[in-house]
Amino acid sequence: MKFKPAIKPYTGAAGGWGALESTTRYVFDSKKVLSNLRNLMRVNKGRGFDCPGCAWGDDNHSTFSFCENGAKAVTWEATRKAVEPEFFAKHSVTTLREQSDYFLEYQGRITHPMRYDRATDRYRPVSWEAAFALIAEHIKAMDNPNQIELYTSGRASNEASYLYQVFGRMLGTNNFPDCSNMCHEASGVALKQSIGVGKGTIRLEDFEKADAIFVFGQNPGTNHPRMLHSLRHAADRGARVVSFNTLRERGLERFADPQKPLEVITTKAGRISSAYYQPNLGGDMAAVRGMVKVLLERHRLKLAAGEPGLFDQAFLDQNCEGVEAYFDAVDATSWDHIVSQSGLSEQELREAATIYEGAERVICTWAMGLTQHKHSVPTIREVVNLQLLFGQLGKPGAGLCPVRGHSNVQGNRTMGIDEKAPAALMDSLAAHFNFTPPREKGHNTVEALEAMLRGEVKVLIALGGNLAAAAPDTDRTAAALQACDLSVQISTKLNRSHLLPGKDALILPTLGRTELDMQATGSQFITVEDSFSMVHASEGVGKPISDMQRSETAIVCGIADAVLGTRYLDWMALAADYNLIRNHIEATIPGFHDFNARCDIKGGFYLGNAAAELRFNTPGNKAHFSSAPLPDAVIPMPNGEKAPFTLQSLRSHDQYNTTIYGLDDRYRGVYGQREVLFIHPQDMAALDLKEGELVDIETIWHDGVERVVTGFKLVSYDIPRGNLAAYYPETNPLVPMSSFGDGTHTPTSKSVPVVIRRSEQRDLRRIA
Ligand SMILES: Nc1nc2c(c(=O)[nH]1)N[C@H]1C(S)=C(S)[C@@H](COP(=O)(O)OP(=O)(O)OC[C@H]3O[C@@H](n4cnc5c(=O)[nH]c(N)nc54)[C@H](O)[C@@H]3O)O[C@H]1N2
Ligand SMILES: Nc1nc2c(c(=O)[nH]1)N[C@H]1C(S)=C(S)[C@@H](COP(=O)(O)OP(=O)(O)OC[C@H]3O[C@@H](n4cnc5c(=O)[nH]c(N)nc54)[C@H](O)[C@@H]3O)O[C@H]1N2
Ligand SMILES: [Mo]
Repeated sequence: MKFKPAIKPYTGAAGGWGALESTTRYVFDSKKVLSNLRNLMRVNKGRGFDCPGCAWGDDNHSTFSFCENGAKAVTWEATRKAVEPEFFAKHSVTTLREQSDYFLEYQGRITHPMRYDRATDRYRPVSWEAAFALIAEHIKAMDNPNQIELYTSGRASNEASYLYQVFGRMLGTNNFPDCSNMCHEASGVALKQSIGVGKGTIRLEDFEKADAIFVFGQNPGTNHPRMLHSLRHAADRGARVVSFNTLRERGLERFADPQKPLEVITTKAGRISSAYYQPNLGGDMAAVRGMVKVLLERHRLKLAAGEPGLFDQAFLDQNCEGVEAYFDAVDATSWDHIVSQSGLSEQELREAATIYEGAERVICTWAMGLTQHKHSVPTIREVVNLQLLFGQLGKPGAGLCPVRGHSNVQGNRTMGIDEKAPAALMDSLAAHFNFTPPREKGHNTVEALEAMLRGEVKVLIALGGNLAAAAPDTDRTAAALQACDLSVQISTKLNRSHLLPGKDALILPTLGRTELDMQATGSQFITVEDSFSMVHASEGVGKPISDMQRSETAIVCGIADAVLGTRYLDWMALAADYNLIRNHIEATIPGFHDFNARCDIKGGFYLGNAAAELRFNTPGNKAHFSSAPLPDAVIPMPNGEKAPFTLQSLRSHDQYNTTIYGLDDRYRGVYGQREVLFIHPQDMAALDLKEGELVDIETIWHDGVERVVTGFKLVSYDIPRGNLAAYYPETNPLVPMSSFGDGTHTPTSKSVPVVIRRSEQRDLRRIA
């Protein structure tokens, strides 16, 4: 594809024509038009396959929920372009490293297992048996089981990830770094502390009953397009949708339903947000605190007038703990602090509080804008506090909704991909499989990379994902990956992680979610869990491009069998019949009774959520208010220094994490390029810079490491002054590995202290 760089503000609604046009472009570009379309029509229908796009739930009322970005994910996977052994013979790893992320994945699907040959700097084909034997050899050579890191990316099925963690624990390690550590970790930690369960409390239907929906730090128009349907329907029936987002995001403003042809071709698009607030990056805790300060004031006035207060006193008395300490914390927080940190005026926060107060049933949703900061846990707990005050839990149309990322990231955790080694899970694995699982905490993603840098890791296995581009501090991450004795990447497509091999390295080509998974006992299906704790079956339909590819489940079994043999389990029997895996899941993971039988339920089955029924699995069995003070600064710097700018790294419309589908970001008006920096026009003027000029961005982090990216084009944008935005993964070199969330270790990808200056590099940047 050719790309012509341009900046053109987008004036349409989200969805609508633009989405249709863009989807067909991807469908037709992937050279497999008919079966692509057929695939597309089957997503989320009948058994079919679960959309590999995002973790939003399925709406069982409409037959086919159209989503542009889900369509991209499907067609991207279903491409007929192949990366065959000849490709690797032609290109050395060093030359491939010069290529963009877009180029790498665009080459197509990997067809053969490949092993890195250091002498020729090329990958060469290897048999599956030799690959498994090599892995076994390296693992058996380890001095202790914690010299392995087992990374997981959130597309892996329940079946594959369950066996993967059982395998790791049988080896003796809890080193399970995963993409969640860089993503919604803070949601799990915060919700667990506050309400005893680390998952959202609502179900998809609740959106039909809410009177107000508060959307914090999330861009559903791009990342969860099907959520726009829920928001739009809610707005249409009069519910208030209130957005808190540092940027003006088109999808939160207007949305044309592609299933309503009239809206697509006319300008009848529906409005989504009835109020839109643009806090500073990291300013949401202050914003919510401000809202509560207003509400507390009104509550007290009512009480003083002898009326019932504003808050749900019965709910608080019955279910909660710590509300008085929280009120003290609110009283101790000054308006100055709230206004300067949030960047919102007292007036705006009073208005937001009024909308909140006027709604009987409220849902709060959030994503990376809340989770990727240093103080993400207290921020999310502040949102929970607000909801608890009004008893917005345990009733229809109300609750808490962290909107997950990868399509099965929530299921991965349920299946035991968790470095924290939950005691109950360890007990049940021990009893069921008759072995002694390790109990000490293992490594999360940042800890795993640090261990690699210290030379402590012999083997890295990655069940999907692309650590090289997803992790912070790109150079240090590259060094970390290369420090392993053996790195094994289980992948669908070529990516940067393959080009930073350990001393030895394997690429194992795997089937995708959309493809037929034929095993010894016949065609297999897998299961996944969405953001609403619904578990459903997913069965691929597409014919695999190569008969050398294996399913993730079969690969995990192949590795485990080569390393452990049949000492604990007959792995190859499990690979032949996934029903047997589900029997083990049923026996060891709560909520999965009659698992195989319930896989036939159309639309899946609900795992349940104790907090949604007002049962709190916390000390004292109550919901706990957090009374954390507002942090002095969103990014604490030595000597109280304040960086001139705070940068967030986010997604464009044409990407799926490190997978770059194309170089457009339609709703933000950016075309044919990715190295852009969104900035307030007055900030540009103050620095004597102009739109279109190139700048270098440098992190201020005082640890002796230089972190700079160069040649980013300035784009004037509706964003509060002092805040900047640019795309991930291009800006990952700026995120320090040592800057992470308290209690989460999640890199602070949404608050990086930076300076910018006119670029010395005047030439035009390369375009893929
Ligand atoms: N098409 C597509 N779908 C995806 C993905 C994808 O890459 N492409 N990725 C998947 C994954 S893994 C995830 S985790 C989700 C990510 O979904 P999102 O969280 O929506 O992803 P980001 O692009 O990181 O967007 C962050 C949004 O929060 C805003 N924001 C950033 N910082 C702050 C802040 O401090 N306060 C407030 N109020 N707003 C802030 C940004 O302006 C932006 O709108 O999407 C999933 N779905
Ligand atoms: N600066 C910055 N960094 C971030 C973020 C940010 O907002 N800013 N977001 C973070 C977030 S939220 C996340 S979730 C992580 C994502 O981190 P990862 O999950 O590690 O990255 P992905 O880009 O989703 O992985 C893409 C690769 O997965 C492989 N793949 C695709 N489908 C399949 C499949 O079905 N099976 C297997 N085995 N492999 C498959 C392909 O080879 C593809 O190249 O990145 C994090 N990093
Ligand atoms: Mo994510």
